[in-house]
Amino acid sequence: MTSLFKPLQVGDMSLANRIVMAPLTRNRAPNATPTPLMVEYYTQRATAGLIISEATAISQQGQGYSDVPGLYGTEQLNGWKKITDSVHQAGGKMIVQLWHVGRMSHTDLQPDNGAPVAPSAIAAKAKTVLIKDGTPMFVDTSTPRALDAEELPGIVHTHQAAARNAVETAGFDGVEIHAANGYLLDQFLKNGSNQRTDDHGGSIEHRARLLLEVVRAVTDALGGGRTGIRLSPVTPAGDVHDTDPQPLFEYVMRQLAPLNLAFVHIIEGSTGGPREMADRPFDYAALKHAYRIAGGQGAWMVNNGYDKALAEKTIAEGADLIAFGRPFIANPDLVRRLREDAPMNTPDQSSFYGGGVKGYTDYPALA
Ligand code: 8OZ
Repeated sequence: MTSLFKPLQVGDMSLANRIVMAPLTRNRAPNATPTPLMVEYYTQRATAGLIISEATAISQQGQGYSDVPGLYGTEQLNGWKKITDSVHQAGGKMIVQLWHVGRMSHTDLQPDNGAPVAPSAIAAKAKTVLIKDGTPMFVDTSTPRALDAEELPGIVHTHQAAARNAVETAGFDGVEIHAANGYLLDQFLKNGSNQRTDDHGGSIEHRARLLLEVVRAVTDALGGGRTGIRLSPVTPAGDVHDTDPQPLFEYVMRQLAPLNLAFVHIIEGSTGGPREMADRPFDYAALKHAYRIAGGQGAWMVNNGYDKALAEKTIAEGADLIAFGRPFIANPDLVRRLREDAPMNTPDQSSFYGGGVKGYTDYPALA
């Protein structure tokens, strides 16, 4: 048995193994409300050391796709509670990913059909998913409006309130702050999307301010031991770009280090795509080093395109947790299959986003 299958204490959470179910958007929550089918889907995957929920909107303004779940209404929280109860019953641990999409949205999904919000009024050359009459359609995101400085404390507070509700009402073991993949907090970090001239734009310190305000507010509410963060230094997802990501993300690491986070979750390369991009080089070992020498003790979680061999090698080299995405879509018993070197089911891309049972809860487990 390799160390992938050894238990690990991660902040306040005792994990049975180092295999994490990555957050995976599935668009099966009409009215932003979790369903009984979602109870079944997550419970099938409860042998993961940790389940990170699909990205979950902290407000309607934070919503960017049809039929993704939320965390801001009573029915939504009660729906999630059924899921966390069932996962806990099955022996699993589960946290929720706190999501504000920023400009990655469409006026159809926004309060009063208004413009989505962003650091600056720069549209993403990117698509979102609208589901009309059950059919998913990829449409251009809408041009955002720049947030007023006076609105930013509300964004911080909304993250904090969602975190509190997630643990106190919805029964999650903790939260992951989604600061990756071109969504609001990533839009603030990177200078391609943040051209503000106030104290939330310009220098690295200014661009990282909103992210750090959110992390401090959430850890004030929950404690660091129930809080993690997801970052993607160089992903092109959501049309984000920074001209100098290495010092930006090393600064973020030094600021996160004293906050006693449960984990830091890094997407290496292009989300769901190549792990290396010639035009976007990045030194992940230096990133981790910056966190550790600043005193950061959170578990180091990595993601993107891992198989068993690469996962074992990376754990042996000092990573603590490996997040698997598509393999968990197709293999509810992924932990067992990895342990036994069993064959894997193949994920069906056409049923990733939207739909029902097919391609969701009907992937077979081993006999
Ligand atoms: C795929 C489709 C829609 C959203 C992410 C939340 O990339 C997502 C997402 C992925 O983080």
